[in-house]
Amino acid sequence: MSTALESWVEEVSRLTKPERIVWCDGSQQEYERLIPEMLRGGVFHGLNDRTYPNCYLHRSDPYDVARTEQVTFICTRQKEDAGPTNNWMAPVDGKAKLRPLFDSAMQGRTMYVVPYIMGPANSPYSKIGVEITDSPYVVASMRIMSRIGQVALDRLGNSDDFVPGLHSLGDLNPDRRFILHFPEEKLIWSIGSGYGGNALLGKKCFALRIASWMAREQDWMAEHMLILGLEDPSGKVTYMAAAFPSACGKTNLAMMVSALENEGYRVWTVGDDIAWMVPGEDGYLHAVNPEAGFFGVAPGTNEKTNPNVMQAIRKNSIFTNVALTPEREPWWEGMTATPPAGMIDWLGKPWQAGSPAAQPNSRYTVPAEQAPCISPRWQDPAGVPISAFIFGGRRTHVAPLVYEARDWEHGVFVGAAMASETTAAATGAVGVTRRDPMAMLPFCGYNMADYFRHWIEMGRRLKHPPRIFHVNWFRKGADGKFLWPGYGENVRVLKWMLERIEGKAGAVETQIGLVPEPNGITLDGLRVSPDTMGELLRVDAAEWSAEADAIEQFFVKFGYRLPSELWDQHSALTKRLGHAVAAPAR
Ligand code: GTP
Ligand code: SPV
Ligand code: MN
Repeated sequence: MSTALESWVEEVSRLTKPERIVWCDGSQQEYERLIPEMLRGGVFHGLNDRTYPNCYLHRSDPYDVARTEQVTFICTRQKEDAGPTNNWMAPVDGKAKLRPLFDSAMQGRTMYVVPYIMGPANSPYSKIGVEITDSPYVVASMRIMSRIGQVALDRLGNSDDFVPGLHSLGDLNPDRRFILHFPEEKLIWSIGSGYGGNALLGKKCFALRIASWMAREQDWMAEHMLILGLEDPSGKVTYMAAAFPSACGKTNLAMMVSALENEGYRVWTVGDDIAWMVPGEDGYLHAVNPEAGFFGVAPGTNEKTNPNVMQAIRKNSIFTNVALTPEREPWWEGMTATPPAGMIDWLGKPWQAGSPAAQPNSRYTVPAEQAPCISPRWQDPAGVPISAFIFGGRRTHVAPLVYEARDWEHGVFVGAAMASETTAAATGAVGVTRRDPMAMLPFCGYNMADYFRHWIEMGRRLKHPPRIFHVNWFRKGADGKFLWPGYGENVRVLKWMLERIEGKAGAVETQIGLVPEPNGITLDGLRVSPDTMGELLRVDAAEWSAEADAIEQFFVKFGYRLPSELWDQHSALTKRLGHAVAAPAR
């Protein structure tokens, strides 16, 4: 047993004073003890045994329903190392602030020690974390989302190479909620929230914030990206990774049922949220999914939009903050056209028409292996070679359905300049356009200017860097409706990318990059008029001039630390848009 682990657990128990300590081994017996306890304690509510076997409903505290970015901090000795886009506290100050909150926080509670592996158990790229938590919901969730217990302890052996994460529900008061990261010592402290990315410390805290720091040190990448394989009619599979901000369509793209399946195009899921990518000897970037499950947005998911998820969640799944039907089945907005009568809403009260039945950020937690679309290579220890990166977000206006970057540096600019309308995945206003570079704004564990530099360097070292694209499924017409049908139809855009990669499709130069030729996107069997297609692909110079100004305002925040390559890209864009080019503030 790792002595570092033993002494950390002892130190934490002296501080938090739990009633008892349970070391989680990940076994079935352990699970069978945990579930009845959670049912008795009201943490879990059983669902219909017949239609949703081994599935449970969890209702979180009503003020603890999403990530809270305003209380998420990067604690580096130098403020500049956290950068202008992160909240910062000095490590000593962070610890001084949280120590009193953790003091006796677990009195009368069970302290669970959860060793876990992020990544396939036998992959050289996988890493070990240990989460200490007083939330049995977190334990049950980590059991699905990562590989917990003995398998992790076995891999750790007597090494001290693990990321410790201390989590307590505290009193759930939002005023005493903090999620602190100490990337220099690879440590996480989280208190006051039981929700998703705030509490399942293997996910955003480790696999993105701490791992992005590690990745820069060790020349690899930790990204907020899905990983999918696109199979063509010959059976060849091309892997792509896509970065969209929270609740902007990663899970749904990764798990889609292809609208072109009868033409031989299929999509296989390797991951739906996070990619760890390492340069391989073949000159390609190789991606592994560090997670073992999907923590997906429930609203909007149905038999048409995502039949693969609908099938996967029929067993061994946890539903958080969804509504409950009289048949004790989960329900959320968009699952069926008409809401069932007699529901209990996400707060546990009889549902009133006109009010939300499920919380907008309600989620399902499901083992990845249950997805019918899971790739046979999803646990490949060597990862899958990535041929394309796709950036994207929610843009009602401005961004076309798809465009391609001219080269790697232009692609890094496209990613760095990304923006998206905010969603319910984080607390705060929804629908506000904000810059969210590479969909990593809330998840980059260091100065984002250094992160852009790391991106530029990684592309230079790769013999076969991924081609870079940008998509927008969310452009709306004058009638306020989405112009593009989305979901399974998105395969048509992936097919164009594949043809670009294989040198089979042409493209049209625009000021912002390369868009498909008028008949470049296969529309067989889809009713999208040429006018609509024109609108979807339109690049409006006036809108993009305003966009270029917004990008400049964002870049200026990074001062001298922003790579000059990005300023050069910005100047090139403004020139193409026919602007006088202001001298960039370097
Ligand atoms: P996180 O788990 O928060 O990182 O989100 P995600 O990027 O995996 O988002 P997800 O796929 O769960 O989608 C979020 C919401 O967007 C859901 O309500 C979906 O129904 C909706 N959505 C996903 N894809 C599309 C699409 O192609 N078109 C439209 N109109 N909506 C979509
Ligand atoms: C996100 O917000 O990007 C998520 C959900 O994937 S959470 O795990 O809560 O961060
Ligand atoms: Mn996410």
